[in-house]
Amino acid sequence: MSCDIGLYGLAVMGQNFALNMASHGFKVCVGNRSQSKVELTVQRAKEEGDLPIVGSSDPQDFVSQLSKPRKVILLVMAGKPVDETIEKLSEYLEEGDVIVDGGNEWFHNTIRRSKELEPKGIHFLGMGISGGEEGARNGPSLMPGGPRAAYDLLEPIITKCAAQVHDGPCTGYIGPVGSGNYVKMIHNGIEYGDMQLIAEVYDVLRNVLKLSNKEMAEVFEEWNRSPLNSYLIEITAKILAKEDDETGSGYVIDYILDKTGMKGTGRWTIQEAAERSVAAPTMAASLDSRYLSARKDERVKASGVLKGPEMTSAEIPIHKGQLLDDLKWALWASKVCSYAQGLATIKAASDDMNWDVNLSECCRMWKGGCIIRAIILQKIQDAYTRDKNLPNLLLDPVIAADINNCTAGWRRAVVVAIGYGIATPALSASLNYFDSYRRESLPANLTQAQRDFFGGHTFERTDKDGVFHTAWTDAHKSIGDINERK
Ligand code: NBP
Repeated sequence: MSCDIGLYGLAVMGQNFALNMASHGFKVCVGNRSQSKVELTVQRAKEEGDLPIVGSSDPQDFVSQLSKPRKVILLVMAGKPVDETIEKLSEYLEEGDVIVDGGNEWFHNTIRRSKELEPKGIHFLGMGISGGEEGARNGPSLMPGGPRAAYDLLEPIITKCAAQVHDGPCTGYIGPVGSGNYVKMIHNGIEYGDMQLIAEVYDVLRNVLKLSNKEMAEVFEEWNRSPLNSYLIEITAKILAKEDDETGSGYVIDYILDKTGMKGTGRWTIQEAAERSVAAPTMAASLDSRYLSARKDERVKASGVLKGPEMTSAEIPIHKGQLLDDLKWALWASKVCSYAQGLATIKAASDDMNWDVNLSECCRMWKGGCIIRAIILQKIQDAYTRDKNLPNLLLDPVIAADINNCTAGWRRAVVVAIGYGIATPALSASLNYFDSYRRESLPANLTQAQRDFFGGHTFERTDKDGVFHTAWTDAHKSIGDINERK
């Protein structure tokens, strides 16, 4: 059969996305470096209702099965495997054909590959995919960036295979090449933030309120029926309620080693935020927390020598109902800060690179299929629909009013955690972000004065225009006022 699309790379994501496309009636040719996964995918296609999938691991044969202009989605491991696969397949592709990399790729690699393929006239798109195995099979969030004409060829397929929400499929044209990977990278940075914030709340529930796993599962279940409704809150409730089959006693969560793995998109997000001079403390705190978690042996040693507070509820009185409510709104407000940081980073990159990324559309695409899907995204989407050039989400009047309503509880929750020595780096960093951003006046005047004192870095004044330097001591006198020197 002549296939509508090819999919190369048949690990978890590729296999499921191929089956997804075939379930929507598209004829798919699948390929993979090792033949066994091709056979497995073809077998699954048969078992899942004789879906239209053929397989070939030979690159020439794989390409020959595709109708022109050919469209090939790659879902191989990011990095060198993508280059190797492009090299193998592009030998048989022609001008006008399209390669789409669906991996979590560093956006500069995507831009480079696009340039490398230009002389052959092969179009290249980078398409972030979120939703894991289940999303890939049943409808992920798809974030494609690349030449518009190439996107248009792909559009009829991906709009059908993406998750569907009330206002459309969770996909759409993000912008020029690299922008799709960028938006997916930031999605993952926000995911890091969301996960860390939830983990910190869990820590307080467990170690201050001393709730059982079952009680905590009930709290998260209840919160999932509130403005906190989201995929990650939903699965947290399920995780906490899961009993351990391995031992037949207790809960799985209590057997899991407290070390978090990572694959790199969170680190890239923080590197990128720094590169664009965007403050991203919630996401940075989440990354730092993963680094600290990985140093388990050191932490075990530290626990023997470093002391926390010996708090009792007499010193910081705890009212269970109040603290539960405070934590709920602390989580909500911190989450808003995390999104504000992620979206500000996309905006900065989009402005720098002339991508014209529509932030409202990004939020719309994240409402279904992906890991950060959450009811809050509708509010954020609306904020960027009201003002597509919003410099920061916190400046939207609706969001500002909502977050202002959270601050009392947010502060109380963080104070309790600090008092009890429970680290809440992301909740605290979010509150500090809020408190820095909302203040007309910061102590940066002192920092700038110090810079001028030791380095002659100059400063601006509040009372007149110009660039100034002060003779802070007699030793500085010979340098004088910069304006005077001009
Ligand atoms: P992996 O990232 O685990 O990669 C495995 C695939 O890469 C296999 O098909 C493997 O072929 C192929 N591969 C490797 Br490894 N080296 C290769 C090479 N030199 N040449 C050709 N193929 C090579 O797969 P995944 O977890 O399905 O993820 C695919 C992409 O999607 C990644 O970029 C990932 O970051 C991204 N992603 C993953 C998820 C998720 O939940 N897993 C979610 C969202 C995005 P083989 O079978 O012959 O070894």
